[in-house]
Order: sequence, then C-alpha cells, then structure tokens
Amino acid sequence: MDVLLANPRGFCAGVKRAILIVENALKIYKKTIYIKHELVHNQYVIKKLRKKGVIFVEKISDIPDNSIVVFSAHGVSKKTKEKAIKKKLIILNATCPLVTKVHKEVSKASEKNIETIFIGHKGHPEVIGTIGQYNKKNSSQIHLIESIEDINKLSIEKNNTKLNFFTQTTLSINYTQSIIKALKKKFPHISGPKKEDICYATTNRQNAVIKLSKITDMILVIGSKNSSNSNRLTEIGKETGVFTKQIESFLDIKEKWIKNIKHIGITAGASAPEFLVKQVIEYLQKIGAKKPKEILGPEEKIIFNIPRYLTLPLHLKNYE
Ligand code: 0CM
Ligand code: SF4
Repeated sequence: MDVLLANPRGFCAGVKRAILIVENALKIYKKTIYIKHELVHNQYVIKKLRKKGVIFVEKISDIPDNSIVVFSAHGVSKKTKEKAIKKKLIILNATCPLVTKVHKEVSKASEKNIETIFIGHKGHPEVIGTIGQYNKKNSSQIHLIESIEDINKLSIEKNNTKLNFFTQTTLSINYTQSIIKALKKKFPHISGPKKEDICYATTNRQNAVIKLSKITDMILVIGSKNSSNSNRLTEIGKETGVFTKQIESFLDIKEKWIKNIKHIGITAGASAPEFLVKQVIEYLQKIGAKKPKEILGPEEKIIFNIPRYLTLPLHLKNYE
C-alpha cells in the first residue's frame, strides 16, 4: 500500500499561536490558567493542556475573580469580553488574528447601522463570537445563514443598499461561493469581502485534499469531531467520490477499511498535531504500507506573533 501525505496539513499559524500563548503563560504565571472553550478543537491538544493543569470552562461565571483567562482561537463575543473585565480577569487573547479581522469588520458594520448577513454554522463558537460583535440594540440586525435555502427566509428588502455579508473562516470554499452567488442574485446591492473570509489554511488544506483524491482510493482525515475545518476536509473527500474517513487518532482505524486499499492519502485539520499523523503512518507501516510520500503543495510561511510579554524561547516540540 502506498501512503500519500497531503500538503499543507495540520497546524495553521492561528493554532500554533494559541498553543504558544498558553504554554508560555503556564511558564510565566505559574498559576491556574482558565480557557474559555477548547483552545482549539483537538482532543489530543486539550488532554495535553489539561494534564498541565489548565481548566477549560464554557462560562466566564465559572472562573474565580482575578484569575487568568485565555480566549480560545475561535474568539469570543463583546459580551463575553465585558463579563471577563467585570470579573477583573487577566485576559490573554488567543483569538486567531484572521478571526479578529472579521470581528472588526462586523463591529464596523454595526456602528454604521449596516444590515449584515453572516454565513456560518449555527452554534459554532467562532460564529457566536463574530455575531456577538454586532450591537443588538441597533435598529439594523445581523442575520445568520447556513445554506442557500436560508436566503429565502431572510426578511430583508431586496433593494436594500446598506447591506453586507461576512463569513466564518473555516467553511467549504465551493459551497460558500455558491451561497454568495445566490445572495448577490437576490440582493444586487450587497457588498462583502472580495472573495470571502475563509482563511488561507482552510483554503490550502481543502485544495490539498482535492489533489489527494485524484491519486488515492482512500483518504484518512485526522481531526476531532467538533473541528469545523477538519469536518470540511472529510466532506470534500467524500464529495470527490473517494472513500474518506475522519479519525481522532490511529486507534480509530478499522482494518476492514484498508484491506483492499492500494493508495491511501492522509491529511490533518488545522488543529491536529503532526504527532498524530506520525502515529498513523507507523501503524500503517506495521501492517505493510510503504514509506510515505509527501505530495507537493504551497508552502505556508505565515506566522502570527504572540504578545511580547508572553514571549519565551519555547517551541512546539511536544506536538510534532
Ligand atoms: O473553527 P474550527 O472548528 O475548525 O476550529 P479548530 O480549532 O479545529 O481549528 C482552528 C481554528 C480556528 C478558528
Ligand atoms: Fe486562524 Fe484559519 Fe487557523 Fe482558524 S484555521 S486558527 S482562522 S488560520
């Protein structure tokens, strides 16, 4: 069996930054670190941080006053930030800068009273955080849509000239483009980002899966069940017609899946550490697979710096 590795795969710049913020904070503060929501959507990363004493909470009210709180890579609403300030928490903001960019745009639209449509998955923390940048007291509103069908349910004037849209960062590129096309058809005056707000890491990983699908008869996606970007990779793999399975780690692989497979492709979501990819390769080699081959793709040079006061000469060795 040939093993083909997608490129790029795994950790993106936003995830690396979020983990470094927490690892550095643990070393600097030597105090309990509370994280609002899972820092990134990966069970291996979460377990590792939990072992180091990190406490994950869903509500700010569960954190004692004057503690240290980290906002997850997915970002938080304005209200959540206000609650943290009220409790005199020390806030370490691990929101990905690309999510923050969308926050700023939504906040600006709210200030200008521009009716806004947000394309994203209901209930996802990034969506809650981004929608929560829009002031609810406005006379204008922010509307969440998940599909083309949702467009028809919108109670917005067709000829509204003060209307714009934004998107979640980890959506399917193709599906989002079809939603935007339908939006523009219904609301000819709508404005929005030149492309969409889908991030570079999501885009590159989706393109890499499509490339992989052309040369493999099975694709394994390493990523947790609540990881939106990982789920999109699995969805895209399936859409290409290639047998695709999403796994948390090598322990989830069923031998019957790979019995007659000749070319297996492996990729990993933006929150899945390379360590998990290595474990899968080792497992496949133990049952006879050949040495893995890297499939060439665009090099990702983007780095997001962490706040200067948190800078320590640390690296992500334990996740590689
Ligand atoms: O947004 P998603 O569910 O894909 O989150 P993740 O933690 O799996 O990936 C990194 C991010 C962000 C924002
Ligand atoms: Fe940022 Fe994209 Fe990574 Fe999310 S997937 S943390 S938006 S770079």
